[in-house]
This record gives sequence, C-alpha cells and structure tokens, in this order.
Amino acid sequence: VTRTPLIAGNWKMNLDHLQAVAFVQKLHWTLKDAKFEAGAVEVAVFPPFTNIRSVQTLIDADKIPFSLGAQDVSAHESGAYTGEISGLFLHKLKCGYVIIGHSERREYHNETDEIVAAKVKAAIKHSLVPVICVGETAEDLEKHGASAVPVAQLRVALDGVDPKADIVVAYEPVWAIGSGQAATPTQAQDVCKALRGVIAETLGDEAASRTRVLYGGSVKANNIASFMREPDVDGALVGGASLVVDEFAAIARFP
Ligand code: G2H
Repeated sequence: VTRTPLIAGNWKMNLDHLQAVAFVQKLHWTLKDAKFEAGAVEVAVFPPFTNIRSVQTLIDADKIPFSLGAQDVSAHESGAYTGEISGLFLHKLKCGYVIIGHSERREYHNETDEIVAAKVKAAIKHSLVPVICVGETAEDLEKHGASAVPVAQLRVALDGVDPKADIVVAYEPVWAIGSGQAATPTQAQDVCKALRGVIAETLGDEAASRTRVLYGGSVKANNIASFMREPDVDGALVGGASLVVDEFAAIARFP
C-alpha cells in the first residue's frame, strides 16, 4: 500500500476567524504558485472551533484542496454538556478530521486514556477521522524509554475500534512540543514503527499497512524531509510552524 503523506497544521488557540480565512487563502496561493500537486501530499488545517465554518465556506467556494479538522470533540453526542462540541456538529460542517488526546488536553484538561478512547469512538461514529495523539514526557523517556508510554496509550485508544475505521496516529513526544527540540528522525521512526505494531496487534495487518502514523513536535521546513525519509513516518502534525504561511507551505512541499 502507498500511504499519502499528511501534513496537518494544528493551529491550537491562534488566529480568529478573519485571520483564518486570510491565512488559508494566502496558503492556497503560495502552494499554487509553487505548482503544489494536491494528491501527492494531503494538507489539512485544524483551526479553533469558531473558525471552522468560515474556513469551510472558503475551501468550498474556491475549491481549495485542503482537508479540514477540529482540535477536539466531545465523547457525547448531545445533551447537557455545557461548552462541548458534538462530532455530529463537526461532521455537518464538513470536517473530515479531529485531533484527539493532544498532550495539551491530556495535561491541562486531565484527559485520561479512557476519555481519549471514548472520543475516538465518538469521532468514528460521526465519520470523522480521529488523529490520535500519543507521546511520552521527558520523565517517561528517562524512566521507561521512548516507546513504552505511547504504545500503552495507543492500546487503550484503539481498544474496541472497528478494524475498518479510518484513523490517523500522531506520535508527539511531549518534550519536543513547542520546544524547538525535535526528536531525531531515528527516534521518530522507532516509536512510529512500534505504534504501527500496536495497530497491527489491535486492528490487524491491513489497518496497520494503510494507517498513517505522523510525527509531531517542533517540525519545521528544515527538518521535515529528514522525518519523511523514515519508512514508518507518514507525515507531520505541525504546531508553531503551521502559523507561518511560507514555512507551512515549505513543509507541505517537502518532496
Ligand atoms: C505539537 C506540535 C503540533 P509544535 O503540539 O501538534 O506543535 O510543532 O509547535 O511543536
């Protein structure tokens, strides 16, 4: 199987809806000028909830070949959950993806592996592709090595998932997030390979060979190619560098 590389921009809590529209327009023009071939690489943007409608309208109107995703989803479908966003709402806004279990949500919102697993099921139920984030802290790395924690997190997240479901896995070592200190390509490869092993073990070989496993954590235009050369790294989840048009465009043009 050939897995289409996925370059995903996680904007986190940045850009309001007007800035978001201007940004996506400019990114589109920049990639067009560079004769960027949609299809060879999939580009996805993950704006804050309040911008999804505006970005979706633009993408639709100008036939912009970017995928759209949200940064979180509720584990519940509807009801008395003040402030939460249902997967059904995201699906109706034509979101294709949703990030689940980002380390910032695990840390600041106490999201456990069990909550992550429930959100993964909610996303799949509403035809959203979950981008399941796993990764070890600096302390985990020192105590247990790189792959033990992400492997354990992914096992819980995939428990009971339909083997035919479309999912994406993102390995984001917490110590590499926003720190400017990315993992080495070899470190990323080792853990991404171990995570593919977990997919094989829980969902089967077919799912393991088709599912994209991303690396995230201080990905920049000057290191993307080194990650993409690794056989088990199928793309990147990009934070800080996804907020700068030229930088993100350069990442998307890595081949
Ligand atoms: C990790 C990553 C995007 P950054 O959080 O998910 O952020 O590229 O800024 O390290």
